[in-house]
Amino acid sequence: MIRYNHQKIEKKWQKKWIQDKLYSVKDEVKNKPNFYELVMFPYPSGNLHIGHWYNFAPADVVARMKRMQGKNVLLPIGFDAFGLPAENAAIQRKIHPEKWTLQNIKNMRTQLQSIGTMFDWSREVITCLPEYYKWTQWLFIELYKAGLVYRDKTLANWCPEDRTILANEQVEDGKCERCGSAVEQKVLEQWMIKITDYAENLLDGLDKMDWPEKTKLMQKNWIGKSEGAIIKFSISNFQFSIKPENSQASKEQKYIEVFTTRPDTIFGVTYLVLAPENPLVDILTVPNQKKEVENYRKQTAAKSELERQFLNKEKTGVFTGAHVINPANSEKVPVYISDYVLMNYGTGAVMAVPAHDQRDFEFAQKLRLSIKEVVRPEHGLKDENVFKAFEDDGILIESGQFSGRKSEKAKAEIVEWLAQKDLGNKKTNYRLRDWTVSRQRYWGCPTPMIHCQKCGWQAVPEKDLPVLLPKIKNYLPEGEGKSPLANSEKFVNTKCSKCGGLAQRETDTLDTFMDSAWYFARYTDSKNKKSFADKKKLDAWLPIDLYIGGAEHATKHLIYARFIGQFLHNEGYLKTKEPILKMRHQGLILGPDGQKMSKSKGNVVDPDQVVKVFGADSTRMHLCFMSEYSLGGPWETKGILGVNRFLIRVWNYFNDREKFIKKHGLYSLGNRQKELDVLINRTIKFVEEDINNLKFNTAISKLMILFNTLDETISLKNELGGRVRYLDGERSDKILKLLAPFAPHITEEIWREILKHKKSIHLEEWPKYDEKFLEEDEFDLVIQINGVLRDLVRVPKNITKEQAEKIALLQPKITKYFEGKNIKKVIFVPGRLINLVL
Ligand code: ANZ
Ligand code: ZN
Repeated sequence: MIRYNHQKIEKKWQKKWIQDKLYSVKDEVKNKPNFYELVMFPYPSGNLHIGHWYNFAPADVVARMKRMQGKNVLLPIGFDAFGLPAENAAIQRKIHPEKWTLQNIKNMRTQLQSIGTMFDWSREVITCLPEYYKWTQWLFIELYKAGLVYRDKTLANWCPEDRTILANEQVEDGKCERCGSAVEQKVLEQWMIKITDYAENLLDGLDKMDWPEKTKLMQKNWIGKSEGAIIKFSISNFQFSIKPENSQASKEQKYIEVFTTRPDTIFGVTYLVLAPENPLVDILTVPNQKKEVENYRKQTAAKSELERQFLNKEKTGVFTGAHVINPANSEKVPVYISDYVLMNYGTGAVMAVPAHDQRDFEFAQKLRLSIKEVVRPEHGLKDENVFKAFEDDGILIESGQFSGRKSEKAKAEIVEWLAQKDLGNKKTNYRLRDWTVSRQRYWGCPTPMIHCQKCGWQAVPEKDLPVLLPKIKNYLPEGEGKSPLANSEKFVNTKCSKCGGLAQRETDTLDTFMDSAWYFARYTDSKNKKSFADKKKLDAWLPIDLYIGGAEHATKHLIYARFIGQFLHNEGYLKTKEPILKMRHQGLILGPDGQKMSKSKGNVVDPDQVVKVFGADSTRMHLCFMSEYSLGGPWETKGILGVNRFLIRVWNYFNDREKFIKKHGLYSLGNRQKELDVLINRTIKFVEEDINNLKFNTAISKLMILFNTLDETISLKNELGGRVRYLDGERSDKILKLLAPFAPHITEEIWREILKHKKSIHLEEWPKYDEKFLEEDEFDLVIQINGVLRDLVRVPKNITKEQAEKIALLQPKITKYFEGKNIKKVIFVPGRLINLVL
C-alpha cells in the first residue's frame, strides 16, 4: 500500500490550486451569496509564528465550509507593513526599512502558502506601498475636510528610547509597549483626529453587534460615558496674587466649574480640589502658599497619569489659600490641589465629598479636613465601624429641601434647581480622547499636509497624491520631536497650492493604526487606481461577516476600524454603518511549558519545522484540536502525534477500501447500515454546527468517533458473515467532505487519486444530513387511566394500538387499577399516548 507522504501531497496540491486559480474570488456570482471572512493581517516581522497559524488555519476551516455550503467566500490577506519594528530592525541590521520589509513579505508569503489556506492572493494589500498609502492619505484628507482633523499642542506620551510620541493605547503600565522604556510627558504640536465626535455612535452600535461581550464591554469602558453635571462654585476672596503672562485663566474668572456624577451629594462638599496643572491655580493661590503650591506642581509634573490614578496610592495635596462658595448652601469651602485630580478629564476640578467618595475620604483623612455625611443607607443602619466612604445610593440627610429624597432621584432635581439659578447644568462626559496620529518617525505614511507662512495649513490636493515617502540615507530619529524627514530639504520644500509661494511639508508620518483602520475596505477592490474602492464592490462585500483576530486589539485597532467604517458610511461611501458584523477572538497559544512563547525562554514552536515533520494538514488539525479555540493553551507535541495518526488511519481506510472493492466488490452492511447512517448523519449535523460556532475541537472528536466506528465495522467480520464491509461510494464521499476543511491536502489527494473524482473536493457541495436519521426511534408512551396520567414507558416509535395496550397492561403501576373492572374503551394517539377507559 502507498504510504501517506504529506510532503509530496501538500506541495503538489498547493501548486495545482494556484495553477487552477481555485481561490480567486469574483465579486458577484449568481445564486451565491457573498461571505466576507477576515483575519487580522500580519506585521511583516520576518517569520510566520505559530500564533499566526492559530489565527489563520482555523479561520480557513470556516471559510472552506462556507464555500462548500454555496457561499461566495472572500478570505483575503495582506501585510501591515509600516511601523516602528521594521525601522528598529533595519537600524540594527543596517539595511533600509523598505528593503527589510519587502524581503520579509516575500518570505512570509511562502510560509503563508504552506498553511494551505484559501487566501485570494490577487487581492493582497501591502500598506507601505504608494498604491495603498495614497488612499490612506486620501482618507486623512477626507477626515480633514469633514472637520475631524485639527492641530493642537498637547501633552503627549513621549518615549525617550524610540524618540517618538505614543498614543495612549500604546502605553502599557506607564511604559512604551514597544521597548518598555518609561514614558515621559512632553508638549508637542500634533495632528489629532476627533474620534470623540463619534463617541456616542461608537457606543450606539455595540448593542447590535455579534461580538464577544467582554470586548464590547472593554470598548464601552474605553469610551467611558458618564452622565453628570457641571456645577459652578463662585470664587469668594478673589485674589490677584500672581498673574503670569501665559495664564489661561482670565481676570474675570468668577467661578470654578466642577464635573460631578453625584450632584445629589452637593450638600456634603467640604472642599474643592484642582488638578495641579489647572491654570486657575495661578490666580487663586495666595502669596504665602505660592511656594508650597509651586513645589507640589513640580513634583506632579514628573509623574505619569497612571501613577497618579492608582486608587490605593497615598493621597497628597496642598492648600491654595483660596475659598469658594457652595452654590447649594452658600457655605465657604477651601480649595486644594492634588495629583489625584487629572487635568484632561471633566474640568480638571472636583467638588470633594469625603463622606461619599473614597478618594476624597482618604484625602480628607490625610489633611484633616471635615467630613459631612449627606446620604444614609435606605434600609438598615450605616455600619459605624466601617471607616470608609459610603458610595452607594440612599436617602439624603442635611440637604435642605432635598432631605428625605432618594439620592438617585435627587440628582436630576438638584441639577434642575441649580440650573434655574444658572449655577449648574447637565453634562455628559466621555473618557475617550482624540486620536493623536503624528509620529516623529521615518517608516510611516507621510502626512499629506503643507504649511505656508501666508496661507497656513492646507491639505495636499488630491491630484498630487500620493505624497511619496522619499528614500533618504539617514532615517534614524533625530530626537527632540522631529521626524528624520525634516532633514530632507527636497521633501520639505514645496509650493503652496493656494498662493504658489514657498511652503513646507509636514514631516511627521501617520500612526500605523491609520493604515489598518481601513484595510478591510481595500480588499474589496485592492487594485483600484481611481478610488480607494469601488462603491459597488464595497457594498457587495461589506459588512464583514466574520472577523477573527486577537482580543488585544479590543480598544485599539477594533475601535479605529469601527470609527473609520462609520465615518465612510456617513460620507456616503459605505452602505453599512458598522463594518464588522461578527467578531471572534482566538485564544493565546502558549509554549509546551504552558508559558508565553518567547525566544529567551526557549519555548518557541517553529511552525516550519512542525510542518516539515508532520505536514500542514496535521498542524492545522492539531491547532484546531488542542483546545477550545477561544481559550488557546499550551502547544503539546504529543497532541500532534494523535491527529497525525488519525489522518494516517483515514488514509489507510480509503486505500484499503479501494483495494478490497477492486478484488471483492461491495458487500451490503446488513444490520449495521442503519446504525452507521444514523452516525454519519449526526456527524454531518454536529460538525457543521461546531464549525459555525468555532468549536473545532469537538468537531474533530466527532470525526474521530466516526472513523473509529468504521474501523470497528471492518473488524467485526464474523458478525457480518465473515466478510470485510466498507461504506458505499456515496457515503464515503460524504465523510471525506466533512474532513476537507480541516485537512485540505490529504482529502484532495484521496478524492482525486483514490476515489477518482474529476473536480476538486473543495468545489464540492457540503453534505446534507437526512433528518430521518436524526430522529429518535423510541418515545415515552403516556399511559392514562380515565384520562389521568398513571405511567410513562419507553416504546418503539412505530408501535401499534394493540401492542401499546399489551405493554400498558404489563406495567405494575397500571395493573392495580383493574381489580374487578373491565376496559370499556381504548383511545390511542400514535407516537403519544394510550388512554384506558374503565
Ligand atoms: C463629587 C462626587 C461625590 C463624586 C461622590 C463622586 C462620588 P466618572 O464616573 O469616572 O466620570 N472627577 C471629576 N473630574 C475628575 C478629574 N479630572 N480627576 C479625577 N476625578 C474627577 O467619575 C466622575 C467623578 O470623578 C466625579 O464625581 C468627580 O467626583 C470625579 F460621592 O464629584 B464626583
Ligand atoms: Zn500660501
